[in-house]
Amino acid sequence: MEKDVKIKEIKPLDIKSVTTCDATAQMLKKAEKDGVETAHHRAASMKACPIGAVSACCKHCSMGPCRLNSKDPYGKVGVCGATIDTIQSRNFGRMVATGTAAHTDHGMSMLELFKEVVNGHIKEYSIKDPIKLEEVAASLGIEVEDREIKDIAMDLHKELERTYTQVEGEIPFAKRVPEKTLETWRKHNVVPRGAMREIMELMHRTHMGVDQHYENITNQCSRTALADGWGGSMVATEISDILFGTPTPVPGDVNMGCLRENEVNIVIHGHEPNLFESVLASVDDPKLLKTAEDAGAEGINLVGMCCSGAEMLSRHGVPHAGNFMSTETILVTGAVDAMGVDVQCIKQGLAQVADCYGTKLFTTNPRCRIEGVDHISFVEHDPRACTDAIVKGAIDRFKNRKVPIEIPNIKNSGIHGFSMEYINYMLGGTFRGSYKPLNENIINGRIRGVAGVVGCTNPRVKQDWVHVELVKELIRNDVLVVQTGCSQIALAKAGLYRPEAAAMAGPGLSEVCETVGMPPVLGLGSCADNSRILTACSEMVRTGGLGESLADLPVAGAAPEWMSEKAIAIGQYFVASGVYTVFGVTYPIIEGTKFYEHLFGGLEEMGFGKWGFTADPYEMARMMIAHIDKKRKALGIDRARERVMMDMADRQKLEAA
Ligand code: NFS
Ligand code: SF4
Repeated sequence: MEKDVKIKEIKPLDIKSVTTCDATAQMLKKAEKDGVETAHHRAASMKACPIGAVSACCKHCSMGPCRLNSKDPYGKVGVCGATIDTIQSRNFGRMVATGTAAHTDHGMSMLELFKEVVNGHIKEYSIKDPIKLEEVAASLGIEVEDREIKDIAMDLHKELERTYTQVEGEIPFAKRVPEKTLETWRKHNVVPRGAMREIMELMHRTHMGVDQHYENITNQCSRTALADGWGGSMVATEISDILFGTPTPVPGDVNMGCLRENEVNIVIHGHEPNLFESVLASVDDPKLLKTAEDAGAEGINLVGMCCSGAEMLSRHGVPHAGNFMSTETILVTGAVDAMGVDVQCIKQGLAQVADCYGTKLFTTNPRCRIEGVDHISFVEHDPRACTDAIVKGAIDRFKNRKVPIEIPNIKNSGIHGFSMEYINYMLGGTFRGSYKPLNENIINGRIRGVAGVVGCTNPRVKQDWVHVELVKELIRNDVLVVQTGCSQIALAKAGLYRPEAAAMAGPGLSEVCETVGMPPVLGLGSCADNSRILTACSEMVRTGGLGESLADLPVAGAAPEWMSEKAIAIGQYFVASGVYTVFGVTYPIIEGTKFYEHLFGGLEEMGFGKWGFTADPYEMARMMIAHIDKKRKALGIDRARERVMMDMADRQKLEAA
């Protein structure tokens, strides 16, 4: 061990039962040998509170905290009289508010960065995709003909700022929502005004003694979550594309084998692409490369983790070392010379593990500091000051490496970097880019439907296993899968991002994949890029033949190993948009309560989507496919699918038609 960290007795895990990621398993074994504790170990030794797990407690005021009985939820109320439905919906609302705040705060930073780039105050970044800039501006009704890029960009900034600050009216991207869906939103008064206003109102309404009707609270949950999906997150994605380029397919490697023993290894983990883009520039700097060489390194190796890593993998093919439940274990390799983090999903436990192996851990964002960890502030006007310092810190640690190095020899290659725009182009071809071929293949049944499988990994379930089994089951049944974040990395590690993985798909989907040369699973980037799924779904509705609202589409969503409040916000914006969304692991609710019936059924009757829950991947696939089939039936395209599957002659007729 690098420092005089006392070697702890670690209670060994049954490693096979906590992860299916072989690299993580190898490092967990090593961690135990080294006396280093990880979140996997802490999860095993800390039982989740059974009352909190089903959201049957409230600590919103000091007359409590109040605990209701999860076995008899209507047997008791809180001191103020709050019922189980009020308590659960308020707790849920707070999760939605926090998750939305995280995504919208990130989106707003991206928008501020954009403004400073456009007005020339920041020179380190530029507009990489002016075509996308014009497209987004035009879609919001901004005049683009014969105008300077800078003028269009300033107008776009002004328009998009309303996403956050507007107090009355509808957020700009409401214009993208299919008319019928927007009608439902207006009817129930859930069209977001501005994210700040919605979050504020939701926090107000969940205060003690304010909103005490679970249906009314749920409405504000929807309104707030929609300000994330069609607001904060969507702005983050569009601005990132404009500044850093819209993803197109690119080969990329994942897994811990991306680390290189003889090079300076730098891991960037978090959610802000601007930090990552600048580190990318730093590691290419000849001066720093020379310093690395002088230190005896063969080069500088930059790899990503978690969401910004997934974004960089999608945009530039930067190697990706692993998802959320591997961020501590990767340090156990001893090979990581520096890890730079920004915001979100950064475990405080990293500090201890980094300390044990002498890895230099740096926080960079003023929003996220960790006690005992060095902070180098990332300032947009001079980003290289921070990122060069990270690289120098890494080189310094390389020179003074003291711990033995063990890098799991596992690396998986695949194709990443799909975007709403590229799917358009890929399926439609250069001259007739459109969603028509996708819709046609859904209507004729080769593709049964589309599923978004996204979200975290969670030490309460076997890492990656639920993601991988679910996705395999879906593609086997001809469901095209789109992915983001940690889930995308789970499947990439399982090899499903290779075009050859099309062989694992059902006959219809594999035929489409082989024709186009695409994998059966399409990676879209980070969690904020879930907004790409919303945009793609809107495009499917607009293209025609699959109903009039998002709720009509044969699509479904899942976060099989979720853990964060952001995941709840994402789930709620998909549900409010009209999508059936199934979560795994656990769900903070008591089955059978009125609030439960509302989320898992009532919302659908109002014209929204609905929630589903199961921890079992096969059951999850069954539920999603049943929903897709239900939608196909309502659209009158279920028969087409049966014919395609059973009768070759009919199939040829359909193709000729
Ligand atoms: Ni999204 Fe979960 Fe975190 Fe990204 Fe990974 S844990 S909700 S996938 S890195 S945000
Ligand atoms: Fe208890 Fe009501 Fe206070 Fe919550 S708000 S802690 S239920 S008294």
